[in-house]
Amino acid sequence: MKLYHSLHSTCSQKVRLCLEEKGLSWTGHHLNLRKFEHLHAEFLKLNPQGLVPVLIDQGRVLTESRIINEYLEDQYPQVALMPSDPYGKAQVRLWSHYIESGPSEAVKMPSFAKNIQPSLEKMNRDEAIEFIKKIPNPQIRDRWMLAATQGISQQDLIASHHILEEMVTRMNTALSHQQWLCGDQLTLADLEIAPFVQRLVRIDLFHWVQSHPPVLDWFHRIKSRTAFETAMPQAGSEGHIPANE
Ligand SMILES: N[C@@H](CCC(=O)N[C@@H](CS)C(=O)NCC(=O)O)C(=O)O
Repeated sequence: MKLYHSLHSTCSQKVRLCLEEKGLSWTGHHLNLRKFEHLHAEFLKLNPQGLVPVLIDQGRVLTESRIINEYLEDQYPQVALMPSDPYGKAQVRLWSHYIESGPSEAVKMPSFAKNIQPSLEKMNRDEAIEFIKKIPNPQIRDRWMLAATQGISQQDLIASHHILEEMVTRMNTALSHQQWLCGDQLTLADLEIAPFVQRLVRIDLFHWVQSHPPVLDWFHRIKSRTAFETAMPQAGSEGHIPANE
């Protein structure tokens, strides 16, 4: 298996966590989004949307982190990350759907403000804008353009903050009476939300977690797993560009 991914991309982290928990062996092709490597023609052939992650398994191309994880669960069920009963499966899918439609998008504006905008400021602006114009997805292109031109304001962050704060309270409700989001078993729901909880460190909102002990305990629990250590960069490290990027 080959994963096209980026170290600090939360969607890539979702898939890396799943691969590691399942103990699957994979090779990585790292793309530096800050250098627009995801816009290279070779990668756009795999995903015309220009988004990581992309998984190649048995010569077949898969996109969309949630779909990739469901595929891995179906194809490699030996280490189960889904409950066996239909109601349990539905609960995990509800979390996956929620994560994809809420926190996954919401985390981007504050992450851009903290990580991407400072990188863009160091680049030649006209060159950066030429790259940005090539971004296929209009919503993503607009976010890059905002970061490269006017800059992201506090006002631009408000809606994201509301969604991310609600994510923590939603988790708190579930975790007040059980170890993991969907009961006593670690599932895809926990793995898929973990990158967004960890990102709160970098965007200076981790105090929301600290003021919800069940969520903080859950975070320590998931963070202490070997898979987490292998799949995730250090909390709060996103501002530093590692040597291999
Ligand atoms: N719904 C997609 C979203 C993928 C996505 O947004 N990936 C981001 C990184 S987390 C990306 O590739 N961004 C490229 C860009 O911002 O131009 C998924 O879950 O895989």
